[in-house]
Parts: sequence; structure tokens; C-alpha cells
Amino acid sequence: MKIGIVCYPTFGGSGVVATELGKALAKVGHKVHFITYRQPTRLDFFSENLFYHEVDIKSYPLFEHAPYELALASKMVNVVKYEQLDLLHVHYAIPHASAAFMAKQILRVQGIEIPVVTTLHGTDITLVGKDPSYEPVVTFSINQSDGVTAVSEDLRQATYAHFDVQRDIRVIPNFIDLDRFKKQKKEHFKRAICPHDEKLLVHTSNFRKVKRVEDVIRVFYELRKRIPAKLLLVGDGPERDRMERLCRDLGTCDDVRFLGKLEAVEEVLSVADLFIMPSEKESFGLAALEAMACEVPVLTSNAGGIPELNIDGVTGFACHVGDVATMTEKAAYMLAPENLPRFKANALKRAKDFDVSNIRPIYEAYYEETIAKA
Ligand code: GMT
Repeated sequence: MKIGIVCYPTFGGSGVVATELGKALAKVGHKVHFITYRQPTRLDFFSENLFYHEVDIKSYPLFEHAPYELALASKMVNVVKYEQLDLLHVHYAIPHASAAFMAKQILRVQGIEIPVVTTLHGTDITLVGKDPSYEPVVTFSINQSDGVTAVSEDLRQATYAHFDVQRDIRVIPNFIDLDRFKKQKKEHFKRAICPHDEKLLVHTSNFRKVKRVEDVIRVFYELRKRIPAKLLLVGDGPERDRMERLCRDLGTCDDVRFLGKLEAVEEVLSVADLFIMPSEKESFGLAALEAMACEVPVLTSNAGGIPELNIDGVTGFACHVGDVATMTEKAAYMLAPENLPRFKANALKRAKDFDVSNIRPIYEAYYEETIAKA
């Protein structure tokens, strides 16, 4: 197939899933055309089956905000027409699904039918999409898509709860490339961070409020009173300054390191004993899956679709949002020498269910089904 993929090219989970899916499809012979405003972060190599089309966003003094959606729709029209695409797969509803609808209408007038699949990722539904400033367009463009997928059953239900959507929504979960995300031998790195054999906790996120990084630091603060431990925080975002201040106030600076944005996150995960993700909302929790693939058990909240990934008491624990006391208890329990090996093994076993080789064929089958119906 010739597939167009539209996504945010940044570090965010939806962009990562879109890029990794495109790479996996290209590997088995599909021609994949990425249409984005910047080269996707994980697409920095050459492959005969991968193509990248940059959206030109023309600025003009009259525009306070350049009309990205129009530029994107125009680029979609041209790529579909000249590359003779079979299908457009847009990731994250805003504004990709409505831009795809516009492109579809323009192409129809020219006698070209292009099926559109929209994948809902999370905040496009649970946070931004349901805001009245976007809701009517999101509802309309989901209903106008030829196929709609959500990354968890919880997100599927949330979509029906918040929007007047009549379409069937197929659940296709996030996935992981186990060739890349696997425990690597990095003992020297572990010794440098934890010279006295302290337990190492890791958190990765975009440091937005919804990630509740404060809970990460508070759990760590409480845990450290009970066992020697260190904390690594990977990523950056609006909450980082406040979190650095919190660490100073709590006096944990010597044991906490902010690493900023890091591409090779699997290297850090390879030395972690526990991954922590106490999010307020999380449609799936790709970052937790990345940790599990590196044999790291996960301490999470039970928000959104997380419990569909993290099996409570088996691969980690999924606690109520904001329940720092229980999270601390569970962290101490998992890190105990008699428990940790079991949780690590379970985390890896569960991650294998989400290997890209299991999930890619589900997308391929869904594309074929959508093309046949359109
Ligand atoms: O987590 C974020 O803030 C980024 C966001 C995105 O769309 O880039 O992630 C969402 O999509 C990921 C991939 O499908 C999911 O694994 C994340 O759980 C989801 N985030 C939220 O729902 C908050």
C-alpha cells in the first residue's frame, strides 16, 4: 500500500507511535509518506520506502496565527494526488482529522477518493478536544473519517462519552519495538548514579501538569526515608522549574537528577529498578510500556487506559491518582529483594504482548478493511 501518515513530529507519544508505525510498515514493503511540519524525531535515516513531505506554512503580516490547517490540507491534496496514495492515516484529531476532511473534499471534486483513518491518542479527546472551542469540529471530523481507532478501550469509551460520535471505533493499542527497547548492559552507568547500590527510580514525560510530576517527587521523598534511592527525571516542559524548586525545598537535590530531553531513553531505562507514572490522565501510557520492555516494573496511577497495560499487582501497581502514601507503600514492596525479580520478569512478559510485530498487522488489516468499505 501507499500510505500517508500525518502526525506531530515532536517527542510526544502520538508522534512516536505514528513514526514507529510508518517505519514498521515501510520495513514490510509499504511506501510510507510522512506529511508533517518538521522531520519526525525518529525519522533521521534513509529507507527506500520512507518519504517525507514538509508542510510549508506561509506567514503574512495580516496573520497573527498562520493557518496551519490549510497548509496541511493543501499538502495532503498534493501528496495524495501525485504520489497516488491509497490511504491517509492521521494521528491526533486536532487539527489533522479536519484537515484530512478538507483534503478529501477537494480531491473528490477532482475525481479522487481517499479513505481517511483517524487515530485518537488521548488529550485530543480527554483534554483539548472536548473543550467547546474545538468540540464541534472534532465531533464532525471523527464522524467523517472512514475509519477511527483509539489506543485503548478507555479512550474509546471516553470518546463516546464526550462526543456525539456514531462511528465504530476500533481499539488498536500502542506498541513497542523490542529490538530497540530492551535491557542493555549499562552497569558502569548504574554504578556512577548509584555508587552505594541505591535503588533507581525513573520518570519520563513532557512535564505537563497532567503528568503530576509533583507526585513523582513526593513519592520519592517518602520512599527515600525508608530505603536508599535515587531518582532520574527525563524530559522537559512547563512544570520543570517548579519541580526543581520543590526538590530544593525538600532537600532532595543530591538524589534527584533532571536529565532533560533525551533520545536514547532506553539506556536510562536499562539501569532503572522502578518506573513511575502517576498521571492524572493517560489514554495508554507508552512511556510505561517502554520501561516494561526494558524489564522495569511500573508504579502508575489507575487513570484512563493505564490499567489495560499495567496489571495491578503483577507488572507493577496502579494506584488512585494523587495517592502518594499508597504509591510509596507499593514502591517499597516492589523494590524489596524478594519481590523485584518477579515484577521485572512480569513487566517484560507483558510488554511482549505489545511488540510491533503483533500490532502492525492489525493496522494493515484495518487499512484494507477501510479501503474496501470506502
Ligand atoms: O502524553 C502526552 O502528553 C503526549 C500525548 C500525545 O498525544 O503525544 O500522548 C498520548 O498519546 C500516547 C500515544 O498514543 C499515549 O501513550 C499517551 O497515554 C497519551 N497521553 C495522554 O493521554 C495524556
